[in-house]
Amino acid sequence: MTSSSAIRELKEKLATTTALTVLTGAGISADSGVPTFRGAEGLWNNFRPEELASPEAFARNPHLVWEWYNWRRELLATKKPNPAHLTLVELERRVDNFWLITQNVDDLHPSAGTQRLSEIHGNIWKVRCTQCGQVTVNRDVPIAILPECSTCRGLLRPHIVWFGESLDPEDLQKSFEALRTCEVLLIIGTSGVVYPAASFGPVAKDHGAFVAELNLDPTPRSDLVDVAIQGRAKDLVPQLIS
Ligand code: BV8
Ligand code: ZN
Repeated sequence: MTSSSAIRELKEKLATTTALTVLTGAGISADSGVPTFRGAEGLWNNFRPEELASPEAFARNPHLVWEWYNWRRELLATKKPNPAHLTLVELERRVDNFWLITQNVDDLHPSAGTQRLSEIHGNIWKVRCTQCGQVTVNRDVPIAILPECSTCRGLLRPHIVWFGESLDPEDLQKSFEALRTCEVLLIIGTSGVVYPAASFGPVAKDHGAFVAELNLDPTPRSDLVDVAIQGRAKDLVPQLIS
């Protein structure tokens, strides 16, 4: 199927559906200048994820982990939503039952205006106290290393889900509800490597949703979805609404 006929088919579905769920990954933010994790210039290329994005790494060397997050915060502080993020805000306005599940911690969906959203891996501008558990927003760039809790002076960590850590049960519950009730699932800019997000496509497919993948390249899931369209999110997503 050519991408133009696939886009036409998907556009028709989106024009009539009353239940749309969207799953996004780092690829939707690539066009805002945010490096992806596993691409050519991927964030992970210089380090192994376990070295930095894990509770063990933070316990072993909180300074190194905060150096990395401080670098990402400085990078993200100047990044803006792109037409793909903004088109999803318009789709949320048009579709009664809309839910966006993002793996991204870059805050670009909230700043674009998306309301009905689960940030299942957390948000880079939120910090959590390792002592009292308080979660606050901290937009200091740079952030003082090592940051302390203003309530109990405990060590603050990024409020981000690391490898080996469980996702927030509320986020999971809401995500599975959105995956089980949607008529259409749009999967945009994710390599489909990280669990449990990697299992979300099959969950929606199992209950009969029309599943579309928009990605720069084919992924291991491309032959399992109804339409797989290759291209840049900033170019493809705006074409889905007339
Ligand atoms: C958990 C925080 C319970 C760090 C991240 C089976 C079941 C359950 C768990 C596991 C399992 N198998 C293994 C596990 C453990 C692990 C896991 O999945 N490991 C993987 C590596 C195999 N999962 C967990 O630990 C999760 N916890 O399940 O708890 C549990 C616990 C222990 C043991 C069992 C169960 C927690 C996962 C969360 C990890 N945290 N981030 C940080 O961000 O600082 S993951 C990290 O990868 C990011 O959050 C990122 O969002 C995520 C996924 O990456 P993508 O978004 O897909 O980005 P990527 O670069 O990979 O791909 C970009 C895509 O975009 C590419 O396809 C590219 O082609 C495309 N693209 C590029 N440019 C464009 C584009 N597309 C369109 N337009 C463009 N312009
Ligand atoms: Zn505290």
